[in-house]
Amino acid sequence: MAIEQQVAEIEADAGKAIASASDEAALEAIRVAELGKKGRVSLLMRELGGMSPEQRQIAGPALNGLKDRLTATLNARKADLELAALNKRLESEREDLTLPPRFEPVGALHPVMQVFEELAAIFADMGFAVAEGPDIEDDFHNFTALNFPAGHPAREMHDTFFMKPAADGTRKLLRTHTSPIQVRAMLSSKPPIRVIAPGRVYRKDWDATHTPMFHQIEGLVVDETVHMGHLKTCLTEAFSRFFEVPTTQSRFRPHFFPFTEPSAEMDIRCDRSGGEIKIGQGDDWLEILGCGMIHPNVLKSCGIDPEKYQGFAFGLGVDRLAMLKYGMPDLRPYFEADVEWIKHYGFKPWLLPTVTGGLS
Ligand code: 2U9
Repeated sequence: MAIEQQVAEIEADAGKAIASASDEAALEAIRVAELGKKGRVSLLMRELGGMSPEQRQIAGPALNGLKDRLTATLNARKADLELAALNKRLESEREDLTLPPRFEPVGALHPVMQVFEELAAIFADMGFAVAEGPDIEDDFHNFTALNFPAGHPAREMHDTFFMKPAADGTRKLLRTHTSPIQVRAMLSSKPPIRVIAPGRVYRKDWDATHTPMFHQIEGLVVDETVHMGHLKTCLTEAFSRFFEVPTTQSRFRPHFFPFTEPSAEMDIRCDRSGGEIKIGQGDDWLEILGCGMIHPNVLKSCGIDPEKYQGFAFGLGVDRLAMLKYGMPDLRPYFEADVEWIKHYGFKPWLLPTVTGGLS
């Protein structure tokens, strides 16, 4: 039989067999039968040595071409079978993404972040928006607009981290409080304003009760008739919600801040008799935050007419508040990235607090 005829026969046979092969084992059997050491194509190739040069010139390329085509057809069919098997598996395996994860997560929400979320939920419910701003600030937003005049000793109280001076001699700084966020809020919007400003703040302080970076939340309300009575009710209500007690009482002690006048520190009623602090009962007081009516100079610096508008403001340290609510005795582990500590004190990140669904 002429070589071309043999090639055509093998190609037709093998092509049919490959098309009807139903798995990889069947394909491998066809490959061995045609291209294996004793396969039909290999046996024909072995005959090339005994052919005349003219016959070889025809048979050689014909057999090589057949080998290449069969190999390509086998590979294509193999890829089709693999894809079909994968599709079948994917159809039978289903993942329900709404189920809770089976693994035990190592990470957890840090108590400081939990307290931020709780306070944001409480104040959002009272109509406050959450405002943000940059950690690197300038002198105007951090000090001057807040009634700290140049050379005023109150600036020294903040132990500021300054950047290298720019060519014009001005120095950027790491914000020492979250108040510049509210300066920006006042400059960019018109009253009525109701915002809270949570964030990291920085001061050159490092001992058992102070860290160079800590967390604050401040709040501010500006409107035409806002007074200290509003401040007292708003904060007393917020903290009875925060400590999850039906009611609490508060008292105000006079204080000084450059940005508020009058200024006060607010205490809430507590009981220390049992060794732990219980909020909302007892005969003792716990200092909780600083507050006051926004100084007219601050309103003016922020483009608000102090003859028409007034407002109250408050500020508190979130790290200490988290210690109080969640009974953490020491501030240092906050920043040590200790997995055991976060497993104990951390919160499930998908259970974010809401006023209606529960805070903690
Ligand atoms: C503007 C005007 C007024 C924010 C306020 C306090 C009182 C306060 C400290 C408490 C402990 C910060 O973490 S702490 O060191 N803060 O007592 N903060 S009133 O007053 C403002 C803010 C912005 C424009």
